[in-house]
Amino acid sequence: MKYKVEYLDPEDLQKLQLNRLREVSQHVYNNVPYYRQAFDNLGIQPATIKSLDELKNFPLTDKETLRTHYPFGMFSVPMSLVREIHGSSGTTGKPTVVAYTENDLKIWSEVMARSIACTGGDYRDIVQNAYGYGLFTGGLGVHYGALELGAAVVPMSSGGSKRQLQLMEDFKTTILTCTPSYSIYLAEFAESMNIDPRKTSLRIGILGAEPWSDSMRRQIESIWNIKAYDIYGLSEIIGPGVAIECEGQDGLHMWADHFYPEVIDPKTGKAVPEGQDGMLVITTLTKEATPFLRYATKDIVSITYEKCPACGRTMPRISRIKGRTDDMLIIRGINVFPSQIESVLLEIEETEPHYQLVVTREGALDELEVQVEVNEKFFSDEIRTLENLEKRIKKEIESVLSIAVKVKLVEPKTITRSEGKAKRVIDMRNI
Ligand code: DLL
Repeated sequence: MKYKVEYLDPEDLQKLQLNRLREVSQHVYNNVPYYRQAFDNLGIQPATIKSLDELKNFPLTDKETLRTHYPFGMFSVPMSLVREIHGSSGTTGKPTVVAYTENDLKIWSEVMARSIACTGGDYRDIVQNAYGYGLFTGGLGVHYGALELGAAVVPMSSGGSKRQLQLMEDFKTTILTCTPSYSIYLAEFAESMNIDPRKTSLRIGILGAEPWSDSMRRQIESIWNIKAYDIYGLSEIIGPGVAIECEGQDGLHMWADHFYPEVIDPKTGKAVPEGQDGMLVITTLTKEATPFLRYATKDIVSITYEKCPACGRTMPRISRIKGRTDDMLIIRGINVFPSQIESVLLEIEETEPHYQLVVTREGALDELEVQVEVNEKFFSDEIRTLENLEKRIKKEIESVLSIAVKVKLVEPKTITRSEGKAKRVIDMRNI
């Protein structure tokens, strides 16, 4: 299936984007006090926006904005029109809340169907969806897209590797959707079950939600004997389905008829030239429930507007995500802010505010170890008491992060002190 809009002439695409920008601006102006204020401060009326270029004068929206207006202050429609609500971690542990109207769910289904189609998937495929179902957008986003495409979807959700593999064999699944690291873990697990991952019916992997590299892609393609495609998205924009690779596997096509991209220097706020690295900023052009103007993703990318030599699409391509401008870690696809862990540790009487987070990749899966100093008084205690403390901290952190962590208590004054910024995170994953 080909979506014509993906091949529009750049001028026609820009016309479409400008019309949609005016519409969405009017919509947020009418319904969200935060945006009305921003327009009034600039002395701009949405209806008089003449070019896409005018966007650059507009303030950025980010996770912090959403947190300030938690939970529903950024909604542009009354709750009676909201059909679904999702969220992702915020810096304080409060999720950032996003919502979907009936039409937003249609758009989400469309962009996800287009994403699967862009990798060569179609109605004949059986999609084994191992992204988590829940507040996280991965599970349901892929699910809606697969339905829209007419494919069969197996809603596995994450984890349960033995069952994943059993059903993959029995159902003859052709597309696997999950994080890249989980796909490697699953292949290792397959070998322990005497299943040869190269001999399954899988032909495509649609992998994302966390950073990975080209060398990891080669590894995944070879262990599974499939083509592996990078998919990008974030809850605040729609979820998965913002951008994806085509058969050229050289940059991710961004569905710019719905999501208008800019790449800016995070320090100066100015646009960087095409091809240079900067922070990706996205304006949602068609969303109704939680549309955002100039959402600062904190993801570092470069962009090209050149027509794709591999597939002929004119939709701009972003590079793989090269890093982030903040300290958000992505562990097994879940967003983790060191400050979330810090706030747990600061509540624990027996520890000092000196800690370090060590991230490693054991086999294929990310491991997070929290090392924290115990105070002098407590350190001399019995081993059993220390073990109990370790368990208690582990439980509290896990309830905040919703992922498993290791906790290691260390002797007082053993974590290296720093005169400048404390180095809280040691990321030893080689990605
Ligand atoms: O991770 C949505 C998603 C689900 C994308 C399934 C792809 C597949 P959030 O939980 O809001 O949404 O996290 C968004 O994850 O700002 C990036 O930093 C990171 N991220 C997402 N996709 C990629 C990718 C989903 N392909 C944050 N490569 C984003 C690198 C990615 N980082």
